[in-house]
Amino acid sequence: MLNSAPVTRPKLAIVGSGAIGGLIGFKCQQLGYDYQHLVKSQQSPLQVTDISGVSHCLTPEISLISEPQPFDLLILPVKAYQVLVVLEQLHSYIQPQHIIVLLHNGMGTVEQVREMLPNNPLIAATTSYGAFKPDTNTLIETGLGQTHLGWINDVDESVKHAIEPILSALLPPSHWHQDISLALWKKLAVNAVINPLTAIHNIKNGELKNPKYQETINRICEEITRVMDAAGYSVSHAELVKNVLQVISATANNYSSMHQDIKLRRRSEIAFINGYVSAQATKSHIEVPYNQRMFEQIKRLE
Ligand code: KPL
Repeated sequence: MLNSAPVTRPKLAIVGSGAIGGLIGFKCQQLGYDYQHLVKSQQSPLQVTDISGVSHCLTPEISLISEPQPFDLLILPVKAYQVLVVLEQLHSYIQPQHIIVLLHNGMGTVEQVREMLPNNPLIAATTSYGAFKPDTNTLIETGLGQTHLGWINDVDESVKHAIEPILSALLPPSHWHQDISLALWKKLAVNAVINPLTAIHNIKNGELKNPKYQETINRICEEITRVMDAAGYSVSHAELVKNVLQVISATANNYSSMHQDIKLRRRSEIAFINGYVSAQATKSHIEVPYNQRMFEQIKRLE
């Protein structure tokens, strides 16, 4: 059991200047939280358009990641492959009582962070909020969503009582899970279908409604159902497909993050999405040719 002393007004540190990180900073400002953005270089004010179309000029609280101000809670809304890099950078500032919150697409980082920082309270989260940063000074809240969170290790009840309401208020409604892995697997299935297919075919999410993609969507989900079952998470293939189709409809007009990564020649999160499915499948001696093919095709495009 991890027993950190509960803090009355925790100091939040949000890593990076991505769209979701920017949105969390904006919410912190509105909620009157004590927060800082940890960034690589100084930034100018941010023009935020909220979901109702109202514009706000935000001068975010900024610290250089090389010289962070003290914090209690470290939120990492960064790409999965950046998590360890950021934690290495901040290593000398991270005390065992600091709470770490992972918030990204894909799976596999929980294991990495537990190995690196075994004594820190760790939270894994996933959100369906939408935000878009067309340039460094503009942030648009594009969709209200839901947030799922769960503690990875045992922490004292007093810590939970102090921290959960603070995180819950950021991207509401928020749901706390006893075992967050099931929610992370379900989101993984959504990303394992939408992200590589939209990047490979150079299409918006909504174009996946075309019946020609249905067979591939079914196969990817069917393989994930079997891998989840082997990991102890029982879910029907129909439920995964239904979730995927719902997200395709809800985000029909968006380009997925992997579509944007490939287009902008950035590294993608494929290793933590279909790559993670393949790695888990191998451990359980399960064949996942469709997920493996998605992984290989995106690797070639990268
Ligand atoms: O999470 C997403 C992403 O683009 O990474 C989805 C849900 C697919 C929305 O585009």
